[in-house]
Amino acid sequence: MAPIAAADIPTLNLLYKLKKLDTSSSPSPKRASDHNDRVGLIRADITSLAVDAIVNAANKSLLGGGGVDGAIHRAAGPQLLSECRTLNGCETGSSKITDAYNLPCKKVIHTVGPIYDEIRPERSKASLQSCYKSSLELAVQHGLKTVAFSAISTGIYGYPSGEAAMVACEAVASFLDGDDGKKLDKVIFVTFEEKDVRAYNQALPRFFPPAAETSAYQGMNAESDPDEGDQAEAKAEAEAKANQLPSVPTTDPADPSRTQKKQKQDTEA
Ligand code: AR6
Repeated sequence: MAPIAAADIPTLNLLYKLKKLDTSSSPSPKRASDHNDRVGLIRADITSLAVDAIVNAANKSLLGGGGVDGAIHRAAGPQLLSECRTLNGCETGSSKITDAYNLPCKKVIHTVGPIYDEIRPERSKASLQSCYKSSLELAVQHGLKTVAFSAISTGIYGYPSGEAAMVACEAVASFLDGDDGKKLDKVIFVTFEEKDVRAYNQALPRFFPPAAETSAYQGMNAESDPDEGDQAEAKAEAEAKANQLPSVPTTDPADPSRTQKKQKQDTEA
């Protein structure tokens, strides 16, 4: 599989222009997010991304596992596990960084998401927020500019995808708002299964609202819009670019490790 460069991953601005994201959940079409050119979304195998850092959904041992963790270790090769053995594990909500070995990215950030706690969901939320924040802090400390996140905790750890996507978007938006956020060129959300595609389609417009002219409200006054010509040109340009986008999985992957969820919860809680 040919690696996908950060520059080839569509930004939210492009997706809004193409009407690929449903903007009806956007709270205020007048106030666009400043970050829509620095946030990307792609449905892909994260091991194919040639970005500065990919973020792995690891466990406290950091010694590999199923899901995206297994895929990353397989693609990186055994040296990744050797380096992980030197790290002495990692707490839930925290992150550690390693080299990427045979992967096309430069570094791997390993973050430990919470096992979803239905009884105390606010605790799970705080840990998940901390995963995104601590990963971005590590990226900035290491001078990494493009960071791609898998949907932390939404697989084996059972965090509901819709809620997890809201937490992820809120945490990334808040980091990009801060001083350190200015040091990042692109933060990318990587979806894999259909449920996460749907979750991010819902969450992104809420936390990264589109400009009014690219939102669902555009259609209301399209006929009287003096910028109509410009918009048609921008749409044609965006469509041309979209035709060059990499292909993505169209079916959900079969993940045999999913059946180990209960067992993992028992051993890691
Ligand atoms: N590329 C991108 N995303 C992927 C890929 C991939 N190749 N494979 C799976 N996903 P999970 P967790 C998505 O279960 O819930 C491991 O055993 C997947 O669809 O990988 O945080 C660790 O060692 C889902 O949306 O991580 C831990 O023990 C997301 O990645 C435990 O699983 C996260 O699913 C962590 O569980």
